Amino acid sequence: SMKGSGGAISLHLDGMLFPRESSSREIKELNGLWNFRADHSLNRNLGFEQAWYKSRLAESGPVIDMPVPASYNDITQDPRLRDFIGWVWYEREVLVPSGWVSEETRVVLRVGSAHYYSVVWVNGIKVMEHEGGHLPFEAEIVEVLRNNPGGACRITIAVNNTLTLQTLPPGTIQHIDDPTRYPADYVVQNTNFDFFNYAGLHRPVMLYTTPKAYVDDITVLTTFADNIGLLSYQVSVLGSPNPTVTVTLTDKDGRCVASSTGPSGVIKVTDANLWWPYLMHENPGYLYSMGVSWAAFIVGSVYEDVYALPVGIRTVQVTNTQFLINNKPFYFHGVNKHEDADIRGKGLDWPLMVKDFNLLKWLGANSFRTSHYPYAEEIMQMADRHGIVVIDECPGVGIKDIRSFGNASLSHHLAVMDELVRRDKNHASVVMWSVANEPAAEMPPAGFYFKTLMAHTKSLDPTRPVTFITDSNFARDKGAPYVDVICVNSYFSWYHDPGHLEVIPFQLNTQFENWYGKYQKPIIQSEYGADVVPGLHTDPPMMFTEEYQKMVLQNYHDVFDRKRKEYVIGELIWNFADFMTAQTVTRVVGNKKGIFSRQRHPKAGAFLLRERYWRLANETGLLPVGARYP
Ligand code: GCB
Repeated sequence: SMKGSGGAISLHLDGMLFPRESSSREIKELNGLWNFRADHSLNRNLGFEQAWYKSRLAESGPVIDMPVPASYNDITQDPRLRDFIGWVWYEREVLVPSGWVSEETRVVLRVGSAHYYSVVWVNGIKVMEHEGGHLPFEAEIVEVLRNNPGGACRITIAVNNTLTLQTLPPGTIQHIDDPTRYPADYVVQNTNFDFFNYAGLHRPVMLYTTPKAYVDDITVLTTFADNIGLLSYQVSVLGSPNPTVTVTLTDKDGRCVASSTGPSGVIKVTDANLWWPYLMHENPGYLYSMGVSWAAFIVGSVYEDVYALPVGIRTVQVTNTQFLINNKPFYFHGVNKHEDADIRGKGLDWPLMVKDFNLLKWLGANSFRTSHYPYAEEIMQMADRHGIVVIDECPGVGIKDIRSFGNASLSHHLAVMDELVRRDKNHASVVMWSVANEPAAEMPPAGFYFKTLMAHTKSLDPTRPVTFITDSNFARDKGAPYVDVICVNSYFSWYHDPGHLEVIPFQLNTQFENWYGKYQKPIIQSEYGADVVPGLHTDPPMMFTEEYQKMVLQNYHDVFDRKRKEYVIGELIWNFADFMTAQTVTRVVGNKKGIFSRQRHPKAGAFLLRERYWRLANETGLLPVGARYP
């Protein structure tokens, strides 16, 4: 009765395996300083008109240093760059080893993510375009390099952060033409989401090689029976008509525990170590390494490709009242995050990433949601290794305008789910897909839109439950009929009845009863919280003080503790850390609902939550009693 058994992940795209070095693959990282120029021309189109990609960027105008990965917004002191709308240009020259430019080798240029729309040239020749700010894209470039012996390779990337009604997330551009009240050419980007629209090359850019015939994609589905782990795999090799595929499974100690041949098959592992969430097992996040290789002997030489994929063996299942991982009830006690920090904005940052995982573990959090867009693959890999369970969300945030429910929006949204599932399907940590956050789910077109979107996601991956996050009225929500788990956000005593903590027990209880009564599906409180300006104190508690956040949490927790005995299967605090937003009258240099400040210093709420999460872990996990506070 496992949801995972018998399913198959079906995608119509080529693969997007994370680049890994092996005996047949090399990587050249292109992180560091790039040349940069924002196109401040009126129509923002001068770069295309003058073909800035045709020669070195410094030849067509002034350039500045720009670090990659990072958002460009907070790097300089220029407010026009922080709030820039339109095309910016990045450029970097790299020398390619001569051995790479050969008939037997593919050289691939890969961008981890660039927000929002990108065009990429190599030596002045366009090699790819990509829409969407949070997922990787790549192109083979060896043909371009062949025309340019000597190895010089000039990479130019133009990135445009403009959001429209058809982008994901959506937005609108507003031109105001009123010389009595606004300067000439006054333009603003409006959005319906609550985080700063950081832009730039947010994740690593790299070149990597594979042989001409190569392992393009791997899909692994896992289940188990008694002590036998079962991995059904599918390997696609491109560039060879009849590849001989070999698959080996290696345990953490480097011992080969099973193997198989053929492009698809089922591997059996006796005495399998299952992948368990953090605090649910003394050895969480157990990963095997699945070595996939292709080899052929042609006229005296060996051609081969080798790729090693980390895999965890685990199952996921949803009942009317429970979320089961490996057949055991799992209670989400975790956080919502953002990719956000001082100076680097949404750029991937290793110290920040490791710090955040250390804080999650300190907190006793067993899960997070990738609010409100896919996070870096490096983060997903950390979650796999540490046993942190992930609800993987696509950038469907702020879908509020009825024009964003049309065909153009829907087909792009479907394509983004294709790309997200393709990228993240093999992560053991990912237990559920979220297709959107707080859309206008009561609007008439929302029913067809979410029915289509969730059916599509299930057809891509029948092994994981699918949801979206709602703040709509339970009786009028047109997306909720199609979800596997109801995920509700609410801010009682904050946006409603501000200052009145005493409403929480009533309103939260009613919220749960309403949703469960209508749908008989398990419920996650996917957001709740309150802003705190660190260091503000009052008694009795007032909004924005540390005491008030504590009291909001406490009041929510009392209701969770009653309802988790019935059908509430999780609670995710909004938010892990303070984060930057657009400037508005309700934000004090950003959203302050973090239990940690933006610099990751704990507020009072963090200590309260830490007590609670460790207590919950002891109650609901499989840890020996007394394993608190390691
Ligand atoms: C929400 C949104 C989140 C906001 C949060 C808030 O419901 O999902 O993106 O940041 O509320 O603090 O208002």
